[in-house]
Amino acid sequence: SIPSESRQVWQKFGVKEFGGKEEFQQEFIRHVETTLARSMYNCDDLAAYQAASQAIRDRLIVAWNKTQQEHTTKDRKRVYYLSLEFLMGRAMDNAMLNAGIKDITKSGVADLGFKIEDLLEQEPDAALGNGGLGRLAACFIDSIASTNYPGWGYGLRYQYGIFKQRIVDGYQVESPDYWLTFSNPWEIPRYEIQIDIMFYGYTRKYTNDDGKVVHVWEGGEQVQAVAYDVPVPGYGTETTNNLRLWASKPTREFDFEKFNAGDYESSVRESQKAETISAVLYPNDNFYSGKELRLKQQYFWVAASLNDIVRRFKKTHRPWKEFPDQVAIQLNDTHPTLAVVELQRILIDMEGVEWDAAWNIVTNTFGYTNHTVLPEALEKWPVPLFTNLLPRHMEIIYEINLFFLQKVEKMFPKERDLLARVSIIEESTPQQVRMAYLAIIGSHKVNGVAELHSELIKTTIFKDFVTIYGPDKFMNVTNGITPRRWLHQANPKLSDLIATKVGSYDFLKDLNLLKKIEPFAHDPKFQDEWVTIKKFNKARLAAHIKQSNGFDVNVNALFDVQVKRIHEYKRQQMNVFGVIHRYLSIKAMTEEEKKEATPRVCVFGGKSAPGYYMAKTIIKLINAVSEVVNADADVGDLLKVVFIADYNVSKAEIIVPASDISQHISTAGTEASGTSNMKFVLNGGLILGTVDGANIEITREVGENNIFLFGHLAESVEDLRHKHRFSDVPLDPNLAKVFNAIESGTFGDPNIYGSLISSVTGSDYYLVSDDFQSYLDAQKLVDQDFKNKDTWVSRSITAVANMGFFSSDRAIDEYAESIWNVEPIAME
Ligand code: 475
Repeated sequence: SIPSESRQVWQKFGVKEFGGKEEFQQEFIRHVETTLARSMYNCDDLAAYQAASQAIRDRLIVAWNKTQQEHTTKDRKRVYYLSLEFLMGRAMDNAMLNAGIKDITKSGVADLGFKIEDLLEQEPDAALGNGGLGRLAACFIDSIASTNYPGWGYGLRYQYGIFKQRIVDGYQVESPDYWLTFSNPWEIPRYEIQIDIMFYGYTRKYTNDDGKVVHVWEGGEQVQAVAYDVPVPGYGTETTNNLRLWASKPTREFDFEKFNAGDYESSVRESQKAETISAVLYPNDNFYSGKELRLKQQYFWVAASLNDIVRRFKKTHRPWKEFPDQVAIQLNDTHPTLAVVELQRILIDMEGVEWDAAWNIVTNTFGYTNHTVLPEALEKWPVPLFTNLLPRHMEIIYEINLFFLQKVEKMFPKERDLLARVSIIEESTPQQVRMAYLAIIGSHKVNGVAELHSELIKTTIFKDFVTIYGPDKFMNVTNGITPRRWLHQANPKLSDLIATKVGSYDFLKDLNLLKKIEPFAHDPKFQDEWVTIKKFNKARLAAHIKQSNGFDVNVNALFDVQVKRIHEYKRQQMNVFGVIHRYLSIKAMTEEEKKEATPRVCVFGGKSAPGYYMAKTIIKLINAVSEVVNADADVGDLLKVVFIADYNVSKAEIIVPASDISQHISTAGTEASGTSNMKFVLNGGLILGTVDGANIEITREVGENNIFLFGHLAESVEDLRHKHRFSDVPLDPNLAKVFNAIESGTFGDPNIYGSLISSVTGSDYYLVSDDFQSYLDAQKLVDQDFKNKDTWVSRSITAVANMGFFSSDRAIDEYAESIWNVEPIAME
């Protein structure tokens, strides 16, 4: 360490926070001239973005260092959020906001000849996630920092995030998202943090000198994990946490033998293979695909993270039994479930802890969050694949299972079927490892993400485990969203207006303060300002649509938005069938009737998994309908249909504030929570939705009058499906008309849509026909109510006023209190 006389020099020149604009400018120019080796003569927007973000990043690092030092000194319990996905979006605006230097940088770059908005546009999205689960992780780490909890995220540094989507001839076309082309100023490579990770090989046991049986795993392939740190600044606090992302690299010894044998080329080729582990994000949302590389990713990331966490714990020289007092680990879905096994392996094989003591530590450390009940999303790994890749882990899983089943048998000696039902190993051919069961057995708490969903997991997929463990292990933490990004950044004008009534921007830290705007729901002046801002946001989206889709939309029309991953359970097909029904109705209207109709702009956006045929067909139909409807002179402004390509976080920031109505219309019981529903309402849009996920709690908070609900309830779904399977259920007559139009070629070659139609006329698993009339009725009500401008705006204001509950700060407080048992650390 540095001798004390030298420390003075260090302290004298230590990097400080910006005192003001000029210091920012000085740093900006220094980065242009040295880091980028450019000058004012060749500094374009991209270079200016890079220099500005370097300058801002430097300040984040100062706060980061301070926070980490403080957390290490205080030596209190930390939480680690393990997620294969962090759908962060852009960092710059958020960094400026949270560090409180937005004004400084804005006017700082203006003096230097740049517009801050242009610089922000230069940043590529960090799109390391698919949808809801990944974006939730991003909101959560923002909230963990903002509420001063000592917490790190752990994930993978994919070189390719979620693919880019283009629409060609109405179809989705994917291209790779190489987001690191111009390097990434928001990450700090930690080349010194390298962890060896092993795959394959074999296990062996021997008895050591103390007569103890020792298990070893050896002879496998090695790769190295290198850490990249992304600072996570909290809002209105100095706390700056860490998101540590792992990249795979070849080890130095990699295939040394081949190299020595003179086979240089194949040695290099082999070593490049190591880098493919973290190369690409799997593009499936709510879907499990049992690829070996995916399991490799999971183990690589879990092993690196646990090694890191254990190393940090060991520095404190505490006894192992105190591990759960220092460490809480949250499993974001079953993707990191191997962590349970890896920690048990470290404790018994490497650290010599006895099985029972080790297992106690493990189960007290982990919590598991379930995000879906869809059977096709539940992870199950074939035992042969698993055994080959991770032989020692497979042995430990068998052992965990044995002890668990013994316990169950003792509790319920007469229930033979129960053992087979709850076994971690499914007795299929081949056998499968049920990851969700392993996660439940290895955790002390299991939570769902909205009330209905948490109830459903207890009564359906995890029912037996409630019998075994009792109800207390299972709980609910309703999701939330960060108001910093989803209100203040996305909708600065609305945030400013709210601040005039709240008296400050404190609602960005305590979202319940939104309540203070409720008394102004009927105040004409406030309403006017509210409406003006909505119009402004609609115009902003209209400009985007003009640019990307090439046509105009009327900002006075009702903006009806459904943006989310394309999935049959989310029922974009029902939405587009509804649009076709509307089109047919307009075509049948007299001129008088047309004058009474409410003009609509129907906006769609979202990606389909590349191999999901049905979802791709839905995209094609939306685009086909858009082409026909938008070109039909009979329709005029009454209906426009827009598919916005490449929906992502940055586009959501433009789309969400512009909606009058957004659709969250999943078959009841299928959408675990939804989080965009919260974003839309927080921005003054109303919901058209089913009684599903967090829609239910949103209804409770904002009041039944301020949401449009329709459709069958979750409790009826099973019966309805049964009816479809075992009797002839007549197709809804309005839907029949829609199908006739499609089949008669109104939207091009009807053969393209054959499977889409027969999925409804057949078993109708997602109950599109059953809910269609109710959906149309709700749409009709929307049309009518939108005409009454005063009532509409007061409902919008009232809804926003009551959205406080849906801050991710509240969700994080609940996790901290009831699962993690961690406390905030105030920065001194
Ligand atoms: C739910 N993704 C939303 C959101 O809790 C919910 C699954 C397997 C493999 C890859 N990705 C997944 C999901 O399951 C997922 O995104 N689930 C979503 O989690 C946050 O709001 O209702 O569908």
